[in-house]
Amino acid sequence: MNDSTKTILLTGFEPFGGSQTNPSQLVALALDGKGVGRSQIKSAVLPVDRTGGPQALLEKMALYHPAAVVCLGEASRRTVVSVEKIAVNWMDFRIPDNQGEQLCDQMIDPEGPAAYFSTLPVREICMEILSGGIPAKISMSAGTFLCNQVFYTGLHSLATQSLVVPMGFIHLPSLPEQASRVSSPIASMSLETSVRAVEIALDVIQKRI
Ligand code: PCA
Repeated sequence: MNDSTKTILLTGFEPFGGSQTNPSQLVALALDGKGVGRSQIKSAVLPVDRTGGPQALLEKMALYHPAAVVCLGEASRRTVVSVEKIAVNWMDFRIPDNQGEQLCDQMIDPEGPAAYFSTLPVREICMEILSGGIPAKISMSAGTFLCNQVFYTGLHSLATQSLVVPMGFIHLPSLPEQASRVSSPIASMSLETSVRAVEIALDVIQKRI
């Protein structure tokens, strides 16, 4: 990596909710170390833990000083790749995290603003993924579980340090092998397709950093 190479931090999450796998983890690891334009991807897998998850993200941001941050998560009820627009200052966990904690009606940071917008070019990313033949949409809610918490925490950290670093979140559908194990039908997307969608998103982002 020479001096002009920039780092893009790409995170996924470990499996949660009784699942054995998480597409976001597999996609992040598949792209670790890869180059995109003049940038290099550094991947990390975050724990699904209300303290450990946000903490791990902040540690990686402090370690790599990335030029952009893209966090990935699994959303098993989504039918398409969902490029998140808004992170809200709220936790209302629909299931316990991997430490068994289930928070209800709590702010992430009582001093923080109610919400942040993603600082990624959300519409352009979405349009480019669609142009690549992969179903995608802009989503107006990242939920109120760990994904939203990590998304909010990253944006809040950058804002409070006045760092202009594009940061955002993309939710991925479940993998076919996960969808085949649940009783009610859900959509799924192959690992290969999800990896390609994230590559397209990173390519859009690297042109802006
Ligand atoms: N999805 C969860 C947390 C971890 C993940 O991959 C969410 O949507 O909040």
